Amino acid sequence: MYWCACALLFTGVCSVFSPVPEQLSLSGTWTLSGQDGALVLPAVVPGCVHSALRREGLIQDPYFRFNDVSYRWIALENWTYSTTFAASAHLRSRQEVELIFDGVDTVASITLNGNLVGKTDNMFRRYDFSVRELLKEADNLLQVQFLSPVVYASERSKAHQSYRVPPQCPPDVQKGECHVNFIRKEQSSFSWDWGPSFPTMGLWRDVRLEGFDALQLQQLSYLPLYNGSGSQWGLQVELLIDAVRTTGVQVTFSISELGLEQVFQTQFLPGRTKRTFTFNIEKSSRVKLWWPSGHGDQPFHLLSVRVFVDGSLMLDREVKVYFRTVELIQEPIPGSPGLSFYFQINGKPIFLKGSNWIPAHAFQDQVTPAVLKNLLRSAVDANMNALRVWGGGVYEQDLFYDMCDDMGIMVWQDFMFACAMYPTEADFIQTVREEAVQQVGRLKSHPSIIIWSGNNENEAALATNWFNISASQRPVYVKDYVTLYVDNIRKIVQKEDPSRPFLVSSPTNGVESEQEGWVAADPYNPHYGDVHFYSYLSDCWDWTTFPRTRFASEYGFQSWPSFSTLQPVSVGEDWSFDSRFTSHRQHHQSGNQQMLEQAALHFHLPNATDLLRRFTQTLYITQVMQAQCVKAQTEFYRSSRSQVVGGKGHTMGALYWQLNDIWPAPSWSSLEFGGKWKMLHYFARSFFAPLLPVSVEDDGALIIYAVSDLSADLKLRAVVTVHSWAYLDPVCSRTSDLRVVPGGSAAVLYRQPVATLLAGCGRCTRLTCLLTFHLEDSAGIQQGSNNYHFLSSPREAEGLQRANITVKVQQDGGGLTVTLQSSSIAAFVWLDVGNIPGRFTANGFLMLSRNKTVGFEPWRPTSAAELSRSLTVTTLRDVY
Ligand code: BMA
Repeated sequence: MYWCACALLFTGVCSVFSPVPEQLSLSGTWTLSGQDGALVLPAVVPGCVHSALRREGLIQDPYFRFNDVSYRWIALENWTYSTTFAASAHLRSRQEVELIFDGVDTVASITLNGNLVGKTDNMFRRYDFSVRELLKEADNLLQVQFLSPVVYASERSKAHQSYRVPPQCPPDVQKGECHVNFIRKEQSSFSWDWGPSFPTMGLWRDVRLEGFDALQLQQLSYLPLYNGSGSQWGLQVELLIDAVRTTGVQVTFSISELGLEQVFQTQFLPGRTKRTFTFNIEKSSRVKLWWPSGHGDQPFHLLSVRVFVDGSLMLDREVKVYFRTVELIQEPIPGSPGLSFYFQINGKPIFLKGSNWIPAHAFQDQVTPAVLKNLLRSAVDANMNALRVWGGGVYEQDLFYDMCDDMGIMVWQDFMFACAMYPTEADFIQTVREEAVQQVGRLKSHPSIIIWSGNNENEAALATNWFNISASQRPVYVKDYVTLYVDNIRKIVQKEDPSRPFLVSSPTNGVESEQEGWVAADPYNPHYGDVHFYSYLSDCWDWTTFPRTRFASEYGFQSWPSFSTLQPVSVGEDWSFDSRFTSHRQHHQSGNQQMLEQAALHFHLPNATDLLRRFTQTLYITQVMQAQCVKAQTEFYRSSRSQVVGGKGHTMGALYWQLNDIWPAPSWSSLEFGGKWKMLHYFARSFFAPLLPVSVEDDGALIIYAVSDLSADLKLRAVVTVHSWAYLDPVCSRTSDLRVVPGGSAAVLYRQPVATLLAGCGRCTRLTCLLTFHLEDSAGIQQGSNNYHFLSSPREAEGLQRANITVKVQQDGGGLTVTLQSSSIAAFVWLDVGNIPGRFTANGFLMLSRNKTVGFEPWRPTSAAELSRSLTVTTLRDVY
C-alpha cells in the first residue's frame, strides 16, 4: 500500500509511505586518523583504535611482552573515525531517519556533513540522533572525533575541586592510568590487578541509519508475571517506540503453544514512547518453566508481536519468552543471629555454584561468539550454574545473556562501578541514569539474570575506609554513595524491573545494610548477605580460616597460566620466575611471592637446575596450589549449607574469583586467556559436582559429608579407603552406616578420630598414608565422584616415589583417549598438550591405580598422533 501526502509541503520531498522501516548499516570499514593527521588507516567498525593499528601492522601484538606500556601513547591521543556513504532518495524520503550508535567508547563529538549531531560520554549507552534533514544523496561524511579517555578523566577530576574522589590512581604495580572513576567506561580498561591498561577508543558496537514513515520499534522487552496463590502466569510486554504517525495502531501478541492471542488498539504521540501491555495467560498450566543448569531444562515459548498501522503490518517480531520466578530470601534463621541469604528459583532454594566473569578481552571487538561460547560452555561443563558479571567490566553483549539463558547459567549482574568512590555532578548522574534505564531495558527479558547489584565493593570501601577518608569528610562520601546507587540506580531498577531483587553493593549485608543507612558497619559480616574473602598467606587447607558466610560471592588465589599460553607473548629471557617479564605481568602487589609462599606450605618448590624446566614446573606448582586452595574453600562452603555452627552457616553460594582472563598473565582465573583449562577448572568440575563427598578434619576427627544438590532424597553411606603413599594397592577401608541424605542438603555420614582409623589399618601414619572416599547406595553402587583427604602435607609424605608413567594416545569410536600406566602412586598428574585447543575429561588427578584412561575433547579436528606429539605429563614428585 502506498501513501503520498502533504509531507511535500514541509520537506519538498514527496513521502512514499512504506509500511516497513528500513535500515542502512554503517558498520564496516571506516577511516581512522590520528592526532594532527599523522596516521591515516582503515578501521573496522565495530572496533577500536588498538585493533585497527594492529590489523594494519602499525603496532605489534599489544599483549606481547611490555607492549602495554610501550603503547600507552595510543590512549593519550585524540582519534577520529570517519566514513562516507550514500543515502538513497527512498531513505531520505522517510518521515524520520535516525542515526544510531549501539556503543561509542567513550568521549566523542559526532558530526554529519559538518553539522554537530551530538556528543557522547558513556560507553554503556546507546546513542541516537534524528538526522533526516542533514542527509544528501552521495558523499555523506560522518565523523566521530574521540578525546583521549585518559586526558578526559584527568580533566574531569581536576574540575571536581571541592573534595577528592579516590582512588586517584591505581597502584604502581598495575602500570595503569588515573581517575577512571570520572569516566563511564570499562573500569578495568585503565588497568586492574589482573589486567593491562588499554584505555580503548572507538565505535565498539554497530552503527546504522533507520528510516521509517510511521513508527519504529527500538526495544522489545518483557517480564513474566506470576501470581503464586492462583498459579497464574501473565506477561508484561514493553515496547519502546519511535513514532511519526500516531493513530490507528493495533498491537497483537500471540503464543500459539499457549493458545494466547491478545489484541490492543492504541496510539502513539510523535517522538519516543514506552508502552506497557499486560495480560494473563489463561492456559497457565501449559507454561514450561526455565530452570538453572542441574535443576531442569531451559524451555521457552515463542511470542509473536505484530504492529499494524491503519491495517498495514508494520512490525513483525518473534521472541523467545521464558518463565521463572526468582526471590532472594533474607529472613531469620533459628539459632542464628542475622538473616539468611539465598536464592529461590521457581520456589526451590538453589545453591549458587560458579565464579565471577570479567571482560574476555581488553579489545571487545575480539570477543567473538566462539570465544563466548567456549568460556560459557566450560563454565557449565565444570558444573557451574551461576556467574557474576563483575562491576569493573562491561554489561556484556546480548549474545552472552542469550547463551546463559540457553545453558541455564544464573547471572548476578553488577552495575559497572568498582572499587572506588564516584562523583555525583549533575551530568554524571544524568548519564548514569540513562545508562541504567537502557541496560535494564535491554537485559531484563533474560531469565538468566536473577539479581541486579549496584556496584563492586564500594560499600566495603567506605565502611572499612580503603581510601583514608577522615571522619569529618565521611558524610560527604556516604551522601554521594546513597545518591548514586540508592536514589538513582536503585529507583530506576525498581521502576523498570520490579521482578528481580536489587542489592546496592557486593559484598553487602542486604536489608541490614539498608537499616544501617546503606553503609553497614561491617559489610563482611558473615551473618548477613554476601562476603568477599581473600587471605593469601594463611594456610588455605585450614578451613577454620574461612568465614562461614551465608554466601561467598568472591574468594580465590592466583596462579600462572601454562607455558603454551605465555609463549606467544614472551621470549626466552622471560622464562624464569624472577625475570622482568614475570614481574611485569603480575599486577597484584607481591603476588608472585604470595603464590610461592602458599605453595611452600604444602609442596616442595621446583628446584631443577635447568631454568626453563624450573619455570614450567613453577607454573605447574602455582596451579596445584590454586586448585587445592579453592577446592578446600569451596568444599567448606558447600558442606556448610545445612549447618549453623556458632550462629554461622547456611551457606548458599560459592562463586570463586575469577572464571576467565583478559590477557595471558597470572591471575585468580580458572580458565586461561584463550580458554585453556587450568588445574583449578578441572577441580571445579569435581568440587561443583551435584553429588559430592566432602571431608573435614575437626579436632583430629575425620568427618565426611554428603553434599547433594539433587532434588530427590538418597540413602547413602561413605566408604573411606586408606592408601599408603608407597604402594598402589589400598591398605584398608571403612564404611559408614546408610543414612538419608535429603535433596538439597549436606549431611554428615561418617565421623571418626583419624588416630582410631589409622590404628585399625596396618602401619599407617599421617606421613605415610592418605585417604580417599566416595559415596555408595544400599546396593553398593558408587554415587557421585571420588574425593581424597591428605593426612599431612604432600611435602612431608613418606614413601612417595617418582612414578614412571607411560602414556598411549588412541583414537577410537568414542574419540581421543589417553591411557596412563604408572609404576607407583602419583599426585596431581597433569596432562598438557600445549596449544592444542581442547580439554581432558579429568586432569590434575591422583593416580592410585596402575592404569587410568581419560578422554580428550578437542575443540578442532585433532589426530591421535598430533596429540601424542604434544603431550607431556608432570606429577608432584617430578618437580623436586
Ligand atoms: C576482588 C574483585 C576485583 C579483584 C579481586 C582480586 O575484590 O572485586 O576487584 O580483581 O578482588 O583482587
